[in-house]
Amino acid sequence: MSANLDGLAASLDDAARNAVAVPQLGATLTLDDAYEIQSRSVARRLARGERRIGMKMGFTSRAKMQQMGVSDLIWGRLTDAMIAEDGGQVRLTRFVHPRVEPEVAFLLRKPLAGIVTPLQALDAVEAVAPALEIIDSRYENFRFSLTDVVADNSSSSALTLGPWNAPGAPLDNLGLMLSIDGRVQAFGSTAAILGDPLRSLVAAARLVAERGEVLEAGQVVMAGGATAALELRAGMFVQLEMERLGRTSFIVGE
Ligand code: OOG
Ligand code: MG
Repeated sequence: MSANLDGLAASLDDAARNAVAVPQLGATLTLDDAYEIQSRSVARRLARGERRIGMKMGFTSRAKMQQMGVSDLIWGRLTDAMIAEDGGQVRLTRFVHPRVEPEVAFLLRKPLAGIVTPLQALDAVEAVAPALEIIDSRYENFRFSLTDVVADNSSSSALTLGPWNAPGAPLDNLGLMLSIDGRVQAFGSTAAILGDPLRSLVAAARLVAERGEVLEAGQVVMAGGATAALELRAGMFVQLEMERLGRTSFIVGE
């Protein structure tokens, strides 16, 4: 089985690297297998010189669960190569069929793992930023099962981060606006993220610990999309404006 997991990790890593879709893996994998494939495919990125910068949560909002038909919390590993410049250009050719979604990002000042209270989670937060996540499934037609998407690093692909804000003020109901070319495509609230994005950080600490990992000081944790994701096309100017936290944006290049 181990050789097979390596093979699947390599094929998903190649699919991401070459921006070419692959068929779904099928239903024979366990969730443990899927996280093991994820870990091995990210290890290939690290072996090429990328650096781990944190993790992302998935399916923390009803809008995302409904859009993709998956309703379990999942997570993925983020590397430095996934960070795109705030306000800069992101090239479409890097991706298979990218989509964008509005998120909240946490920067940690202390390690966090296991069962923690929201207060302990907040105490580990150095700063909070508005963020845009570009997700890109490596599977044909952006369709997957729970184990498929976990193996594919939970569709992690790129992100932009807006300004870092001091933590402390409540995050549980910040209005947000996702616009494309100056036209609002979605209004929402951070309340869509498990009622409060801080709950997503609490869940992140628990989920990584189940796989023997720790959220480290200096790492970024993405709390998950607050609205359904939108398809990206060349030429778009995508901007997220979040109450109190500020904005982040990018331009989609060819
Ligand atoms: C899986 C990743 C989900 C989120 O924020 O819920 C996710 C996907 O939708 O492709 O990033
Ligand atoms: Mg996301």
